[in-house]
Amino acid sequence: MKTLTSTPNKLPLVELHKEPDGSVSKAAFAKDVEAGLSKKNKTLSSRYFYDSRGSQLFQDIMALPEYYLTRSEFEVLTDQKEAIAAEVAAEGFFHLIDLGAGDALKTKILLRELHKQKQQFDYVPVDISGHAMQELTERLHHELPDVPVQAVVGEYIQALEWLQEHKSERKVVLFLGSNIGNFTSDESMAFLKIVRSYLGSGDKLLMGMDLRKDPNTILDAYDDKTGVTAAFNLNLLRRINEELGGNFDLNCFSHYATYDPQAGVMRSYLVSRKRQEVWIEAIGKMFSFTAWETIHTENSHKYSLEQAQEMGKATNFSIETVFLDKNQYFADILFAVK
Ligand code: AVI
Repeated sequence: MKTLTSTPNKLPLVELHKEPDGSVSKAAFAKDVEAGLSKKNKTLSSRYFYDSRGSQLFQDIMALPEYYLTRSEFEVLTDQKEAIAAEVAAEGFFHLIDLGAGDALKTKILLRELHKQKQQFDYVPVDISGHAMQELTERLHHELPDVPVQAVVGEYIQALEWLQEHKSERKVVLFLGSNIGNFTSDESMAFLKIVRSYLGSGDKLLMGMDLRKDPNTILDAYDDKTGVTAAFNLNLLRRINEELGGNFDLNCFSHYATYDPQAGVMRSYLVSRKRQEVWIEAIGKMFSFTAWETIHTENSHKYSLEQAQEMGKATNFSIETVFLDKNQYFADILFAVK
């Protein structure tokens, strides 16, 4: 399903998503929650973190002193924007497709530089939030009026499919911010293979990857002193209460984050602080928790550059350039189609 929306004073968006403003359907949410809480080792998916409160909390996380990821990627893009812009634009006109664009704060560094270099491109931000895409389109219209913008509201793969049909020129895909790290290893390989299948000769992918480093630095980033990450994690339970009629007592669960330095995986959990039962109206079921039972909520993978190279190889990309910050905490890697 796709519709073109154009309202007075607003710029057109391509809307591929069925639910209003990126919200997930209640039925799909309830089904996933039921499946996750019925497992022996309980799970809830991190994709449900991002309701409006969760998105605000993630903004707050990005401003935390402990959360080095955002600062490091900003540094990469700011300090190396000339080289990045020149490399992505090397072969003439292209569509710059920004998967999970949000407010495009980081991408704007690149957009300004591409514009300064008089490179030929149009900008296609993709996001599940129609509201975010409307706002971004309007802001860019004022801030960079010469850059053509065509925002797409939808899931990543849906958007790539649409682009395949509607945008025929060279494609440069951005997948910034270490979002790849939240997939399981299988999911990230499957995702890269799908992205690759929509790209052709000369196309590129610029992907943000958080690198392996001192395990304590990583642990601090996901267990900040002020408790913002804890609130972000617990917000999942608040969301279930609000949207599915749950009666989780948020004071009876706590945030626990642990880093496995051998696997390079940060794992986040919610821990039941006592034996308790929780009713969820939309599922029509009671879920029992023993004292100290956990719900796994998120994985954040950390990579070595060798791993990044292997991932590229296995999905038919080759690494063109690795852009690093001074601490070598974070990499924006430019993958080319082999
Ligand atoms: C969105 N994603 C890349 C963040 C991360 O670092 O895994 C989400 C996050 N979870 C806790 N803090 C931030």
